[in-house]
Amino acid sequence: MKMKKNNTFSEIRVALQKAKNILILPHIKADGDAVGSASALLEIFRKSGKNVMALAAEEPLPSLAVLVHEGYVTELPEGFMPDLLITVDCADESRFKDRGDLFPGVKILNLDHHISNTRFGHLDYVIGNLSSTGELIYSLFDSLGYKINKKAARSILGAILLDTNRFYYSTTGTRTLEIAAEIIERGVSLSSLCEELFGNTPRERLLLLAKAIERAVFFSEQRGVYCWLSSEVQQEAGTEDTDDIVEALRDIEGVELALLLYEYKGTLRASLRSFGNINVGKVAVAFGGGGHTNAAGITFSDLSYEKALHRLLPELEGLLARKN
Ligand SMILES: [Mn+2]
Repeated sequence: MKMKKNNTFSEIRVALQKAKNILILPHIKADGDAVGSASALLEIFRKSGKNVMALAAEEPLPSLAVLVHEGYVTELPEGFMPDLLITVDCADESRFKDRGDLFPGVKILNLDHHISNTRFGHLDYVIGNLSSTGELIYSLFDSLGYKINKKAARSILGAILLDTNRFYYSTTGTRTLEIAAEIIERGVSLSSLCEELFGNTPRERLLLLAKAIERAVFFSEQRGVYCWLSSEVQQEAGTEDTDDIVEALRDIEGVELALLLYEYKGTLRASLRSFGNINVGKVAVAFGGGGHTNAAGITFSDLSYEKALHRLLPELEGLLARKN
């Protein structure tokens, strides 16, 4: 498959100059990178005189409220008609189709860092294996000469922190850290941002994590682990926020690959995490999902948990066997 090239800075600059009403689309079940990136763009464009909104599929998670700026909505104000859509952190069209379909024919600028990105945009700017869409937006808009104010910069730093798991992952490059430093130089406090992002874990989330650890099943000589969190278990814990659970499973001593299967709004989802060159992204793509080498996800439209596990497990065992 021949990969469509990125559009040039000047092509993107022209498209942005022409646009008067810009609509930003974060992906469904928006994570910190999607919320932070969309919110940063709201600030960047508003300060440059654009009429801009971000339309999300759902209210942002309470833990991400610190990154959100004015204009981040789940329903557009009457009469708002975009002449440019900007998708952020969306690897393919299924990630924003629920809202994108409302605006047929409107040009799309695709900003993303997923290696599996299908380059669905009229304009694409995708750098695979970059730390985050937040980093991509900082670099791009800095290069294009846009002013990135303190509020936008803070949301970008949050996006970077959350997508790199606090600079833990190998996607953290020297430029990632330089950008973080530049943002801190603008007066953003790293420690207070971290306190707000990481120092407010609701007890329900830890209770769900405890249930996940209890339910963990190990395979491939304890190098792999999987766990199933049904909606009943989520209800018992009092939260359906499964964020960070798959990372906690992967961080168990000896574990190199973790799979979390969970129900989310009537669908079955799989989250995969791994270390090193164990490519869970490839497995996810084979099942219609997407992601990166070490972090990927799949949504199963009509498979039971048992069937999904039955199909996934041999693939994951195969990945671990190959690495031996
Ligand atoms: Mn991301």
